[in-house]
Amino acid sequence: MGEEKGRIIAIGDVHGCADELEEMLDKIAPTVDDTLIFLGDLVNRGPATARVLARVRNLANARSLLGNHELRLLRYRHQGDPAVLKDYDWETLKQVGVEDWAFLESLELTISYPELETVFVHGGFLPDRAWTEQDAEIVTSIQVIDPANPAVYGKRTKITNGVSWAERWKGPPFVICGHTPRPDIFRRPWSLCIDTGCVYGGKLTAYDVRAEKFLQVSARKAYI
Ligand SMILES: [Mn+2]
Repeated sequence: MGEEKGRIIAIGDVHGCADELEEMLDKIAPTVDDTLIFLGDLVNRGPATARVLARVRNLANARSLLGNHELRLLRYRHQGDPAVLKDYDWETLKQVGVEDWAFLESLELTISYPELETVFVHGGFLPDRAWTEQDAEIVTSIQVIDPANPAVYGKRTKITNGVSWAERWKGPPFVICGHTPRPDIFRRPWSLCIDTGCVYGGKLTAYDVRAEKFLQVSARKAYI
């Protein structure tokens, strides 16, 4: 990895926003030297999950992280328990073909660039333990921690006095993630969250890591 000369560009939660993804790819105009890192949650909520999956799995030089939405689909596939699914997963499942499943099975939990002291992950990390020792459930779903007990984590809507994990995270490594949508990019000393809520009518954000440059595409509309 140390010899890579091209750009490393992270792309936030796409959630089926295929038109915005196309516009972003036009903007990035990736070359063969570049690496695109999708931060997870390509699927669900938006209008065109199948198109997004087909586009990303056919991109050269792209790596993709596991999001909580993909984790749920894979759990259902492996364990067969429909209780793990959300209602909208059924619509997505109808669209997922053989090649999509192979792609979903290949998603990575974390992507590390030691020479940049940077780790990419969908959700984030518990701040009180090593990032290498955290399982798929934690790293795909964490938004906040309970300030009274930093081992307790969950969604912002569930832990109402919760504090973003990123507020407590002290690197190295620097962490680049998606998952928690906000109106703006959320930067902290040791982390950067670029989920700017495209599917909610916000923006799709990409980040060129070495150049420290952002690229953004506005949502065509609020899809939900
Ligand atoms: Mn997510």
